[in-house]
Amino acid sequence: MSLTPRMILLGTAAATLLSSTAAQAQTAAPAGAGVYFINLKDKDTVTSPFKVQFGLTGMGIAPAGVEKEKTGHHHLLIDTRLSDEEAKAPLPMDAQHMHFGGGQTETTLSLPPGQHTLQLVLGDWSHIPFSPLIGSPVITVTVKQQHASAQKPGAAKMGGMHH
Ligand SMILES: [Cu+2]
Repeated sequence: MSLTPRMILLGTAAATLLSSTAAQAQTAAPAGAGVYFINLKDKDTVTSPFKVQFGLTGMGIAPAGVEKEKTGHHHLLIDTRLSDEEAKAPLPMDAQHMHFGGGQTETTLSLPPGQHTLQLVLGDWSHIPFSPLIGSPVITVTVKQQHASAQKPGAAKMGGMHH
């Protein structure tokens, strides 16, 4: 296979990206550090809303913005995976990349019925994943349709009060 001008252009763009992300250094992962789901495992079935608890070993939790050795904060990836490039840069902040910059170790998720993938990724004080990545395996959970009768009156309202 020969290089077309388009491929050479792409290569140049990739090199530019690499050099720009290199300016924002990744933090080295301490040996033995790991994240995991405490209360969920692959192929679990849950009813939305459901609780997700984040486990961390070999490191401590610190809020975002606090640069302290061997600490980080949790990120929950929903129905998405990090490309090699994304794993070296500050994680996006959107509905599929939830940041727990306050140092939270659990959340309650509301997802539509069906299969969803979840992954925990630890980020440093500046939301950049560690090198090598400190991430959980990607798990798939099946969200079951909640029966209308199971919905407690006022439950939605109560949830809103926390915001
Ligand atoms: Cu973050």
